[in-house]
Amino acid sequence: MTTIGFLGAGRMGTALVRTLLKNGHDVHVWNRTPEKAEALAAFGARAKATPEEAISGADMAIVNLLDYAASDAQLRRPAVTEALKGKLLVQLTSGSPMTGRETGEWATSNGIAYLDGAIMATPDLIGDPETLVLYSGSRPDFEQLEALFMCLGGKSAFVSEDFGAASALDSALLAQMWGTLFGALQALAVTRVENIDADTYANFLKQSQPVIDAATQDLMQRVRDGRDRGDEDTLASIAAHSAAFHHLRDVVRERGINPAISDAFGSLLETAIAKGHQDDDFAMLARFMVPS
Ligand code: FVH
Repeated sequence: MTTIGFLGAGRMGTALVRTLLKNGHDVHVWNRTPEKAEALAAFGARAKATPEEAISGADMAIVNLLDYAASDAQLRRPAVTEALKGKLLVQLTSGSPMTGRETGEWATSNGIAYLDGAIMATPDLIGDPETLVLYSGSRPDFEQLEALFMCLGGKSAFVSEDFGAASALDSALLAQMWGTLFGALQALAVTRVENIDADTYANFLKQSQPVIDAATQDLMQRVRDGRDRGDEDTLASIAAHSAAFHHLRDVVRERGINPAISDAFGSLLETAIAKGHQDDDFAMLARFMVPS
């Protein structure tokens, strides 16, 4: 059993605290709006009036506030920093690789062990054996408390000692999710203006999904291997993609669909063709996504 000083009792914070309590941990919780922390007393938590009170009586601290600005405003107050000295701070607020590294450096310079975490789940999934939470920073502290982290998500994993790594993976995985979500928005706009009913589309999407998944895997493998020139295994060259893409452009233009998404996708194809890559593999586009 670990005594945890927990900052934050929003939707996610409440789910995290209740799961820690369910797993036998002693949680001292502070929240800007005290009522939310007090509501957790019904589940065995101890509501505390200040962050420093929540942390001073604890073995470690976990933070889950809206953003790093809100978190820094509390953590960097001298009384809170003092209470954290010699303890482990686990940051479960969503952030960027940069905020993870900055906070890790701040913690280390103040004698605080640090783990930067990224929750790849919604509050209802906290405590589920399939739930993934990524951690980066102090490996010994992760290993020492692995059982505690596993109780929050059974697929939790330590990524690396780079404090920013968990957030970098979070951004990459979210980018892949948003790519699918924005792609779905584009598809639903086309079906709507062309009067194709949603069930018909969903049915054909399901049948086409294996082709989409295989093309995605092929792209990721080719980018990993650096095989971005057109070759005998290329599924569709940039020219072939571009020819088909013009049909989407035509529908967007002729039917007055918002071009924001198709313009974003199209600009990459046009850049590659302008640089003479029409016969190369779609994987070639990866070169135009990062600084050369
Ligand atoms: N909800 C989700 O599905 C996602 C899943 C992935 C990870 N995120 C991140 O978790 C952080 C909290 O998200 P949340 O959904 O719990 O958000 P809220 O319910 O709005 O709770 C926000 C808490 O932050 C407190 N807070 C906000 N601003 C301040 C401030 N300036 N000073 C101190 N505390 C602040 C807020 O307090 P109160 O409004 O109750 O007084 C809540 O405790 C977030 O990083 C997600 O990206 C969740």
